[in-house]
Amino acid sequence: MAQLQALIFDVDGTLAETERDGHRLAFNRAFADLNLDWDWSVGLYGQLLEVAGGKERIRHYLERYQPPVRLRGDVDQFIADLHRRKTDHFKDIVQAGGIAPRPGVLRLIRQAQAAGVRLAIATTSSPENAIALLQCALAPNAPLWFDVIGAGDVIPCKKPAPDIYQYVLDKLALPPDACLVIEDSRQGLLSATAAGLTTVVTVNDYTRRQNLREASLVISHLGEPNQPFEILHGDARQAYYFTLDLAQSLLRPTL
Ligand code: XBP
Ligand code: MG
Repeated sequence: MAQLQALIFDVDGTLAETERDGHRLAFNRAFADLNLDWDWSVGLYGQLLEVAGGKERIRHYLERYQPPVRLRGDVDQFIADLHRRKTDHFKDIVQAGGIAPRPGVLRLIRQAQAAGVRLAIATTSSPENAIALLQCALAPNAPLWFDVIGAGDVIPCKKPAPDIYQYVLDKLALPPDACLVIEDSRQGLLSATAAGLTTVVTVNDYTRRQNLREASLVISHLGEPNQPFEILHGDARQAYYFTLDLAQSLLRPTL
């Protein structure tokens, strides 16, 4: 079995619960800026999360949920403008505070740092959003904790394509069997496993009922000594909160 050398974290839904009261609200504020009468409810947003990436999600909504909209200019330009506004609103929301890391995230990061296990980020979200979230939800210098921050349009195809995880592995210069991914959704799980990575899923309200069978372990959150996780699928080796020892034990044996 390879030695664990890096943990790769997804951002939205994994490090913090950002979708419902972060990204969703930011989209709605951007729609209001442009006098669009669109309103992404909590339920509708759950369906729209099938499509990763903010620009891609807006395009999907335009194509599938709206009667043909007459736009004054080019559709790509319209989406880019809307998304620019949405990004600014999202940064305002996270900078206002109130988005906390999920249970166990900071503890696991500290344990990895102490053990010399490297850290990386693989997200569909834009680098601006990811960095604002790291700074506001984790710590002002948190972006420096990660050797690689793979985010947004740096790759051609977003999750569930493997591109972002392949990009991060390439930058880390590590083989997949030396790394473990923490994700929160089916799209992210498919992306990571297609890149050959062992993946643990910490679910949230939007992803709890998804098909997550490719995951090595599915738990409610990473847990704390005084806040055990719930196991939804897999074998946690009698652990009740997520540690590097558990991460190491989940790595696939090398052939
Ligand atoms: C989550 C996403 C993102 C955000 C929107 O990605 O799907 O698209 O909802 O972010 P992940 P942008 O869980 O992989 O981090 O608007 O910046 O694209
Ligand atoms: Mg996610």
